[in-house]
Amino acid sequence: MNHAQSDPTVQPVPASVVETVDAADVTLSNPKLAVVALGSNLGNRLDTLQGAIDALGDTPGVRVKAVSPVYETEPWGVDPGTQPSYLNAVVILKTTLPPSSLLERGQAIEEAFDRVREERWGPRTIDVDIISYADVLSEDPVLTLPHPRAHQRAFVLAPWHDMDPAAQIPGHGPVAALLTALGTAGVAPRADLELRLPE
Ligand code: PH2
Ligand code: MG
Ligand code: MG
Repeated sequence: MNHAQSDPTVQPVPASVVETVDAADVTLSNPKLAVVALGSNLGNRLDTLQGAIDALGDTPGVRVKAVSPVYETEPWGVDPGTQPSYLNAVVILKTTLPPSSLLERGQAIEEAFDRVREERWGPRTIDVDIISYADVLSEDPVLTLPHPRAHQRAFVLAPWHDMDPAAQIPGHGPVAALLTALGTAGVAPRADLELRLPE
């Protein structure tokens, strides 16, 4: 709608200004949707998940748009009974950061919460994993997109599906169908716990 034509109090915008604004849009806006999974099985798990969400929200160029319900989940990929259970959740972001910068920020948040890397899939205060970034497909070992195991992990798919039932994993299809095929054994909603959007 062109207000300048219908409303005589609105002055037409000179073409040069329009061009300037359009150029700025390319760098300042055009945000992409990213899905980030959070997991914690050491320390105060809920507080740490909330701290990570708040830290994501404090990141310039990142807006947290949605936060999933919280799930209590059995450790996946390790011998049963060898680790405490996890709390898992998923958040949806809008971001103007490229994937590499979002990865760096996730790693800085892990460090801020005293994440120690000793063994693969070892217990951790916080894990911040980029699950998908727009429709990007990347085999880069530093940041494989979408996350190479997300489609096999009910602890990612179940909370993601709660928040966005129409979600798709690029290259793998609907989260709903993947979750149905996988089942939800070892993944239980914690309706008594809640995570908030950052203030
Ligand atoms: N993360 C892992 C390995 N195993 N299991 C559960 N339940 N939740 C996790 O977040 C998780 C895991 C490696 O990132
Ligand atoms: Mg992980
Ligand atoms: Mg990780």
